[in-house]
Amino acid sequence: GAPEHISTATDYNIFVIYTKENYQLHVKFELFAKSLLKFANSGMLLHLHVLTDETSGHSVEQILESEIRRYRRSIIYSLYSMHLCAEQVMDIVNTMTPYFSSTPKSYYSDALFFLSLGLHRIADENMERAILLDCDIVFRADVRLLFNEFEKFAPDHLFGLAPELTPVYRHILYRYRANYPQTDFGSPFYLPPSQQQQQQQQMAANMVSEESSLVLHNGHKLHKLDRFHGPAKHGYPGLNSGVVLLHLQRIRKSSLYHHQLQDGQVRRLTSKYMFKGHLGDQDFFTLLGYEFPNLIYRLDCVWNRQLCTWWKDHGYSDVFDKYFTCKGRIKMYHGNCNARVPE
Ligand code: UPG
Repeated sequence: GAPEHISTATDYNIFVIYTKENYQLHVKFELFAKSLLKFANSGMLLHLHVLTDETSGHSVEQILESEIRRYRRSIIYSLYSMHLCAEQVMDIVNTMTPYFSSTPKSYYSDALFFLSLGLHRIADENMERAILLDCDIVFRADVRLLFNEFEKFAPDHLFGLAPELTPVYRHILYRYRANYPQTDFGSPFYLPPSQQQQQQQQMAANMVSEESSLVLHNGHKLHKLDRFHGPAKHGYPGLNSGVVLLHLQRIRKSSLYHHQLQDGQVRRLTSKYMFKGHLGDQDFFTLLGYEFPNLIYRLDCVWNRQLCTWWKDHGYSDVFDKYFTCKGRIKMYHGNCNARVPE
């Protein structure tokens, strides 16, 4: 490639969106940059790609330069015009917005909430892998360790996401769960032992009924088949898009993925699950993960320890803690819905 590609080529490509700056967002990005550099010990060069606008971009440069001086680290960073990036994914945004956005019309600002779905168009065509992060992420470990997770991807895995740690999809799947009371979709990741046992018994019982459901091809039976595909010992609470690992090379080549981005497929999925979302890309990833579990690598929650407790005070206090549990040493906190990150 061109000489500039050689000098900036690195395996550690991180994307983050920082637009429409305000004081709160400024503080978040400062913490993001500070903790990123603090824990990025010497080693292979990091390349930070920031999607921003003209006014917010000034802060990005100022914050990064000052933290780079403070921690005496060298990283590469590039600023992208969010406006141009939004144009590159407009078709995806227009398809997704009616299903996964609380605003009925598609505005330019909606693009940022669906950008992950088209990042393979924005990133350099030679870039094989990247990680997209919300700017309310705070690091407690070297981010380069997260890139090791790509090595655990199975050949079909396109994306890697951690579970959603609130009952938001229990709420959204309310009707579906009422129709299919045995489903684990929208249930917490860590199921109580009794429910695990029940799940295993059902799997054994289902082996008998599989044959007839294949003959019948009736929606309900096919659904049952889907549900018992693997030996699951956990629930499927949904996925969180604050941390997204993207195997760009595979995404670009996946006809299955590109087919799922079409309106007909999105309509099919949302109606199958009686789903009306409001969280953008993560709603789509959640449904994609339900329907095609082979496409998404499940990242451990220690890499995206969300802190939002909004649902605890909005009707789900009884079950909230089951969803909010994350065992293990936290590597990255996610201060979503303006939650405070512990010192
Ligand atoms: N962002 C901007 N400017 C804005 C708004 C958002 O740059 O005006 C960027 C920023 O990187 C931010 C990200 O977009 O971190 C996501 O937006 P944010 O407002 O942080 O979303 P939240 O409502 O806090 O989080 C919800 C979910 C979270 C999910 C996110 C995106 O709780 O888990 O990752 O939505 O779907």
